[in-house]
Amino acid sequence: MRVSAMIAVVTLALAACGGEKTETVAVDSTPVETAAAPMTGTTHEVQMIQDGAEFKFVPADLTIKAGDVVVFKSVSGGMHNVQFFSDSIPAGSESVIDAAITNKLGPLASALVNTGEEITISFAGAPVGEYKFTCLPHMAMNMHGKITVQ
Ligand SMILES: [Cu+2]
Repeated sequence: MRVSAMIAVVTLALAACGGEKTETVAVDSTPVETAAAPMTGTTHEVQMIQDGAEFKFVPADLTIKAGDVVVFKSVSGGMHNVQFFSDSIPAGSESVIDAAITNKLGPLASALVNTGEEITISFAGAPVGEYKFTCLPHMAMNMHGKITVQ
C-alpha cells in the first residue's frame, strides 16, 4: 500500500515536470530500497579443543551459506589458528578468505589465538564449495576441519 502510494506520488511529480527530469524520479524512489531488510548472515561457532592428546575442531565438518560468519573459539589447548589450504578451497575464493581474515599470520592463515580468544571469519561473497583448513600448531596431530559453503 505504502509503495503504491509512493509510486503515485512519483508519477504525479513526473507528470508535473513533463517527464523532463528523470533524475528527480530516481532520488524519490531511494527510500523504498532502504526499507529492505539488511543482509546479515547466521553466525556459527567452531570450537578449538584439546581433549587429552587429541586436538580438534568441533564441529570438524560444517555447512553454511555464503554471507554467514564463522567464529573459531579457542576453548582449550591453545595456541590455535585457522590455516586454509590454497589447493583445497574453491577457485576464486583465495582473495575473499584473505580479506576476511583480519589478523593474519600469513596467506590464508589467521593469527594464533590463546585459550578464550576467537577468530572471526565472514564468508560474505565466498564462492560455494568446500574449504578445508587445519590448525598450524596441531596439523601433525590431525587437527583438521572443513566448511562447505552452499
Ligand atoms: Cu590447534
